[in-house]
Amino acid sequence: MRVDIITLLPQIFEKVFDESVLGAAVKNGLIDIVLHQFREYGEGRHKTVDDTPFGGGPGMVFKPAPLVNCIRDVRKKGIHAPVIGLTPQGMPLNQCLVKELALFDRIILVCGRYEGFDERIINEFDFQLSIGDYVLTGGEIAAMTVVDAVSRMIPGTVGCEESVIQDSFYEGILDHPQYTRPANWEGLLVPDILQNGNHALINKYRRSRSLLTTLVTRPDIFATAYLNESDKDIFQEILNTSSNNNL
Ligand code: 6GU
Repeated sequence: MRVDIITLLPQIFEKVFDESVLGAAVKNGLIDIVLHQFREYGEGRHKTVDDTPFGGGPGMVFKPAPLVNCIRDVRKKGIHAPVIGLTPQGMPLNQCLVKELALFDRIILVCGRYEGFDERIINEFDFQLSIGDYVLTGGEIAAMTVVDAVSRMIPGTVGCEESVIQDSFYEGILDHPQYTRPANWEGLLVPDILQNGNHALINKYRRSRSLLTTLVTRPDIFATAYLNESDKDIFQEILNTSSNNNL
């Protein structure tokens, strides 16, 4: 997959895309990241890309021409790709969208800065994405988030495909807790069930922990999660146990 990133700060991406799992995916050619400094499309001697807002107010706004000219050039430099504006006004990113994005052979990410874009630039976006209900100083960290999450969905990136399937959100519910040695650390014990090697019981334990954590901490996700028949048995057992204990 190829990801083009249009930004005023291309240098801040280097470390993130050089290291660890993402770095390996880049080196193995699973993901090809192309950074574009859109200052090059700025106007005049100072390569100006922004101006004060009409109507007054704080901060600066991206002018339409430099960014749109850059987007149009980048679009032409490869196969057809959606242009995605990274803005707090965008569609909230979730794992479902991440999986959809991973199906493209190429995407173009546009990072905002300052107080925002001239509204007329928005016509150039196929859609806008937000990574959550808070405001960042720019779209760069959001772009890194998108690339990280999407690249994990490309087969081969994460080495062990099973770990991707089991991960939080991938199946619509949160991950179960994990433990490693020592079994007793500062008096905190690893549940016995994880140490007895009975994989049917271990899987059931993990699934019930996932379901319960999701129900308690993210009822919004739980409400739309797909529960299978054995999940329903798990809840029935919990209800039976609590009624036996007069809870
Ligand atoms: Cl994509 N950009 C900015 N500036 N802030 C955000 C965001 C994006 N997503 C959440 N907050």
